Amino acid sequence: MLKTKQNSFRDEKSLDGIWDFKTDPKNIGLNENWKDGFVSDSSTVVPSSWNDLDPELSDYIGVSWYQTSFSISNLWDLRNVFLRFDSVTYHSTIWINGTLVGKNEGGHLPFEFNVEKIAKKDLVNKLVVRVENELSPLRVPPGNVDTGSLSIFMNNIPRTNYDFFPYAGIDRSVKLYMVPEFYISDIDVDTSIEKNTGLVTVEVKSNSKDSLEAFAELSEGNSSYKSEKNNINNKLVINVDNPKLWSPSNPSLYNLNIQLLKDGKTIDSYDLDIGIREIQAKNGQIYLNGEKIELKGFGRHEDSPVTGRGKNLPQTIKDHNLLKWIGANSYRTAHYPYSEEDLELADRNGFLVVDEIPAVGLFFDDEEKNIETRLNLCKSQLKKLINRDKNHPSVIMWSVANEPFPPDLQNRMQSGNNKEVDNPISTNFLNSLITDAKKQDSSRLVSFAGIHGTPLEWFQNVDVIMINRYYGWYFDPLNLDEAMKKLSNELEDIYEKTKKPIIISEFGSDTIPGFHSASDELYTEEYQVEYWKKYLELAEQKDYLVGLHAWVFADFRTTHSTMRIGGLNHKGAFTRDRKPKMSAHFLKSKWNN
Ligand code: BDP
Repeated sequence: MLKTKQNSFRDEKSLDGIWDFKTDPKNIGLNENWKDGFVSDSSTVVPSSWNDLDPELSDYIGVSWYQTSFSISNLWDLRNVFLRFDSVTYHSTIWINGTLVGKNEGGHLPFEFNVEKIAKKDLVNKLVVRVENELSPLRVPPGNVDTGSLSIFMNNIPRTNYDFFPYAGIDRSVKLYMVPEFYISDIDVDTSIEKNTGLVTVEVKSNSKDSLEAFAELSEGNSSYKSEKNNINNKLVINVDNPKLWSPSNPSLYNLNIQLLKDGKTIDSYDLDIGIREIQAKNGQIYLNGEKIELKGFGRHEDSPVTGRGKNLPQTIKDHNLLKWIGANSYRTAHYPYSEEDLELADRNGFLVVDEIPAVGLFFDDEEKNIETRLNLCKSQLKKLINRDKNHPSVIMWSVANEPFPPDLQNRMQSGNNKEVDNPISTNFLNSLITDAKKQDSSRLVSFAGIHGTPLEWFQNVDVIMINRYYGWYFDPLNLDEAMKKLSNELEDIYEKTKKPIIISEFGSDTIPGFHSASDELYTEEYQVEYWKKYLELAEQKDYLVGLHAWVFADFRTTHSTMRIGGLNHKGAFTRDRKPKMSAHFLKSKWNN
């Protein structure tokens, strides 16, 4: 799904702003036809999570209704007007003027509807959205569960199966947009490098049944390169001699302009920024443009006071600037797809992104039909994610899950057992997602982040092994020497058995800003520095350890539990309001070298 654009063929209109709002804790709105319009003296803002806008809503899990109105300009052709939501969490139902437009399940990814039959040009249209955020084992990510579950450890409220707050609402932008009668409906750009030439291959799709023609033009500074004009059933190819390759140290972007032609005349046009680069994993290494590359950075969260998980562009810009300040070159979109703007910034700033679907807290010890429901949700989210993000040079790897829980997790974690599980359904589950990702996009790497005790067979088809490890925190706390010995042994064992490059995709210790001690003490800023120092030292000794993503970039809001002081996960290098802890200065001194 292409991002919306304004140009001489296309137009868009933002519906962001103040909307009417009404919670529906008893779920009466459907019976009372609130879809036709409802009366409310309460307001909210789109986009935002609803939770932190009002103390009454802080922990509210359930149904809420949103309402606004819009008109359509006479200059627009109603035939090709779409209503697009960049993300609504978790389930949404949409009506215009009381008529059902459609439904969507799952947050963090865009969805849209053609509204030509429902919206009117000659009246003010009423848009009503019902948003529902129940926590259920039949959702991804799952919640309210009692098997295979994080709640064994956390006893958390609300009962999610993951460690972040279940923020809800219309959390990204809403817009109406208009495209011409025949338009470019999708673009798939692939780049590779042969000797001194960059090969840019572009696939263009259109809504037209007749096959139209297209051409592409790539430009950077004063140079420009054109493809041949071609039927859109064929790929457009552009060769660039001595291209400026995209990399973290030099994130060169080219403007790619695609024109759709009918009878030789341009009928639609679309511009996007692309980077010429190639990513590979082989011989226990990751190569970018043929050169070994090491990932240094963080797992992050989209999380800020007031807006919650809602789109917050000033925060996104600040986070990217802090990532540059600290000398990071990479991050993982833990544990769900981030906004499109975030990835655009990563393209510009040269960050290597591991792009993850919201498949966190997965478990495999309930009924088979439930597992299948979750698999289908993961598959559809993976498809949508790749479809949305496939043209970003920054995205180098798809992550199909975070910490799927092997059966008998506790015993496996305690003993560090990575032997196979007698549970083919879980192995097939992961394989099926990995295969899907590779089929849809063979130009990027694929992996998932494994918890301590993950069976190595689950990693058999990934390109890179990603492991989350908490030696020195949840295991052997305060005993960093013993912790590092165990981590080192485990890394050797995994590499020996798999011969694949390894990334430690999480490692961290909760740290309360301002807690200090001259001797070793948990939760202190000194301990966090010592902890991350040991991991960085170990990485220097292991050639196949090609990436470190510290957990976590900034403290973030999570569910209430006795393990999470003040409702926050405190493993951040920065506080929730983005003040550096001692460890941020430590990482900066290392990573800027
Ligand atoms: C890991 C999870 C991450 C948690 C982290 C922690 O992947 O979401 O926030 O543990 O405990 O297991 O801080």
